[in-house]
Amino acid sequence: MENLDQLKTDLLAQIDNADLAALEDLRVSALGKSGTITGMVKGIGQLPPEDRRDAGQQLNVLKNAVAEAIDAKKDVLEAAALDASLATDRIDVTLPQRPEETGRIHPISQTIDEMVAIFCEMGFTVAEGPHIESDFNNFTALNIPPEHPARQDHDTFYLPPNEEGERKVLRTHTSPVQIRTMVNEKPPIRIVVPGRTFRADHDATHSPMFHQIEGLVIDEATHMGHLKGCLIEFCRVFFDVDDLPVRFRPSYFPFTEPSAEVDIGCSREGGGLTIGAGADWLEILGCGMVNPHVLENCGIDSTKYQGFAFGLGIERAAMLKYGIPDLRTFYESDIRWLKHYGFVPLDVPNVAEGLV
Ligand code: 2NL
Repeated sequence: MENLDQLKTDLLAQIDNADLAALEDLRVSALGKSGTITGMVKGIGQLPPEDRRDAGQQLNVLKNAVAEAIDAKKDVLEAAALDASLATDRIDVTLPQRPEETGRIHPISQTIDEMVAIFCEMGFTVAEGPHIESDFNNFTALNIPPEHPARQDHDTFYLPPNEEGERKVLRTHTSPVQIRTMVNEKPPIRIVVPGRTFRADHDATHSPMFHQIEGLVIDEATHMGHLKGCLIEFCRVFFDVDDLPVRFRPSYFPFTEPSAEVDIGCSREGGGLTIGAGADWLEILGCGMVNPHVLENCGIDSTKYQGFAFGLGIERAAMLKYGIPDLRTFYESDIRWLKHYGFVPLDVPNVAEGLV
């Protein structure tokens, strides 16, 4: 049992030099189930009976001394660790909070919102409808003849025929919504129709899915002067140029008569494009007086009612207004692109949070 003193000295020295991890190892190797001291306690039974009491007492003293030394060292180490982290891990409660990550409004949504706001100010309301349409609503009612190129399989996405043999289409313009409105409602009608449209076309300047906004006004005495006033005002407000030159150039659409294309003044000097005064013209929308055949196709008496309609592409308008050079980037969902070209939503302050 003389070696017990040596063992104690060794263990206490090791405890004194240990860090928290080593301390736990020491506890296991000395006092654990298969630890040295535990082993010696188990060995007491093998001693001559007269030695057992003494040995038991000595081992008990050793065990308690080692356990106490470990606990005491552990307290010291933990206190030191806490002091160290208190000294370094300072929390500055006066720092402002980190700004929250806000999303961005996609330029297509922003452009639709701006256009809708302009037309709503003039008394239009918004109408919407399904992307999958009947051939009647998308073509026939609009006076588009069966042999018209737009009807070819190659330009339009047709769905497989249903039980009645009817082939539905992905709408190629938003006009079917105006048809539905004319069929279901009585004039006066003043609607704008923003939404997705689809054409089997895919290259650098065409996407198979794109967006349009169309407008329709039907009343007893609506005439071309209303069309011109409405669209000139729209162009000037949308592009934010008060004296923007706007011209109406004769054109042809099956659904309007007469028809016109609308150009706005621009300058292409120095390779760039500036909207406003200048020597050049830029086509921006199509329009016309609603063809009487279209009114009759929708059950509207064309001897009593007349009106105008127009349509324009959202992507093109957004590219012109916001200087976005490539159509394809609209649909790539690139978060860096959206951070650059997107719009910060209006931050409506929370009144309750604002009161201190
Ligand atoms: C363009 C031209 C246009 C219309 C769309 C329309 C709709 C009905 C009746 C008559 Cl229901 N017209 N829409 C009229 C003229 C032009 O769009 O270039 N769009 C991108």
